[in-house]
Amino acid sequence: MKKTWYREGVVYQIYPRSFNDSNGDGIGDIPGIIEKIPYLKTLGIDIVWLSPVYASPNDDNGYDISDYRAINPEYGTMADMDHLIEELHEAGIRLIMDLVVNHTSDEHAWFQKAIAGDKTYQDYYYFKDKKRNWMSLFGGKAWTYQKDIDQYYLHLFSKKQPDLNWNNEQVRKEVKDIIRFWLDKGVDGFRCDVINLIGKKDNCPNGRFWHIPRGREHYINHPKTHQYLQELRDEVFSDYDCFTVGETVFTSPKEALEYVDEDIRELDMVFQFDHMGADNHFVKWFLKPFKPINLKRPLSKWQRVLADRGWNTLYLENHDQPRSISRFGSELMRKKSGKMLATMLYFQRGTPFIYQGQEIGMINADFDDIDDYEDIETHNIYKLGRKLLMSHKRMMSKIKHMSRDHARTPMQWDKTKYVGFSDKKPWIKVPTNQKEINVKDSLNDSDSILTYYRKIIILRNKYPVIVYGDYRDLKFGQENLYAYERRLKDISVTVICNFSDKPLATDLLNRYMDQTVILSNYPDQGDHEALRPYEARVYLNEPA
Ligand code: ISL
Ligand code: CA
Repeated sequence: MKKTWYREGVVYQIYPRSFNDSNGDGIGDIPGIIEKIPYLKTLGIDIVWLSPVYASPNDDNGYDISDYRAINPEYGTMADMDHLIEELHEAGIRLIMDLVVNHTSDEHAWFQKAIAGDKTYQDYYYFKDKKRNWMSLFGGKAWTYQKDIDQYYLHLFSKKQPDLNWNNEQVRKEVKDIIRFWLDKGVDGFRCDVINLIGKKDNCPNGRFWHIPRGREHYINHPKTHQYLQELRDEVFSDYDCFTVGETVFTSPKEALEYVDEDIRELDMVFQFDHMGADNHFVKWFLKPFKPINLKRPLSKWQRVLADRGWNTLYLENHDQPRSISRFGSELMRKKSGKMLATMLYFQRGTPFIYQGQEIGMINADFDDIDDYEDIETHNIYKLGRKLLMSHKRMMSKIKHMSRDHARTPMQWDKTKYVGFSDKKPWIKVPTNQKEINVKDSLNDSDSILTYYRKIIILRNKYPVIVYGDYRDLKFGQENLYAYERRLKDISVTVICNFSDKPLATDLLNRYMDQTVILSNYPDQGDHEALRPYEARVYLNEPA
């Protein structure tokens, strides 16, 4: 594998609305991010991924863009943005932006011109005389009637997010210009939102009845998507030292290779979703109890299939996912399980992604009232569930596990009223179940999750085997155990994790008696018979 900065670097995702409010209006902003650059340095990350800050009516918190070359005034000005790029670079941190080009906002000038009757712009979107039976990824219908021009249009997400017609060469040219605009400003790459959905089957036929979401066979990983991405690579990305990470929903590792194989390089890496199904039946609202094997199996599979030809992303959280400790660890053993999850994940082969708040061990919010939730998806699903005669209680329990808002509550900087995020009431409620979880206390605590994350990053920078080594599962069949080895020439690193709140005996430990423990979430090395609850150990073996 070629050595590159985006394989070696650690990425930190910032959700600007919830990160830090600098001017007391209750909404996070760009100057607020600049204030926290010293914190990012302390943490030790190399790259920031910034969720959308573009002009947007905020139907989907910025994932509905009305102007790709303007900054949402809630977040600041273009001068602030330039300043952010400069200050980050000054601090040795790169910046990637979110590129949301499967769809625009319905308030984008292109869509506005389209519905005013301009045929040129109607061809920027999918307008049809007859509706199709496709379902939106947010629940509900994906084709909505537009009365001004008496046509239906496609929106795979909310009806304020019409899909762009990538068949249209002019649309592709617009997107290329937007990408160049930002790369010329100095940004270092993009996280490409639902990029595997941009190609659609000609004429958008009705979908098979039983597919969820219905219509998906006509747009997920369509061959045209590969054509479009190759075009972007050849004509734009290849001119810059930048990297792209694609968000690819409903994609197998084999299909992912068609994007990220080193020889193809349409994208540099992708976010996969298989492991996000560890506590649900494929669709996140159909919950099932979490079993470690359902996390281990997909993660290991992606390690295996991408091994020599591709590169993985390592993530457990982002702005769309509930908090990982609440899902896969234990809120009761928050510190132990939070550290164990980080150990399990970040020693694998791939680029680590940390989502804001994850590094201090934030957990799901304790919101009981549907009105405490802000997310459009949460409200859509609540309405849909109620329409299908599911009880209020049942819907609220789903939402309490799975709402995207669990990741969107204000970043907890200290334990003041608004957790150091703002002086005013934040745009989204501050949970009451986690005041003691905050950056200030974590920084002063050698046993904090934050301190542990800093150690992981330091180790990763020190030992190339953690970045580039091969991956091999150990004792795959043992329940509640996740163990693997990384190897680069004659150096190896072995990770052994207990996923349960009980001691876990394993003969595996005997094999490592002579090796050095370079990281552990317990104060002492423990014995060679059993792991303690949620224990994680990392062994190093290097020639003398
Ligand atoms: O969050 C999801 C389900 O709860 C996912 O299906 C999500 O919609 C999917 O991963 C696509 O996500 C991306 O595009 C969406 C946006 O709402 C998400 O925030 C973004 O990450 C539409 O732009
Ligand atoms: Ca603000």
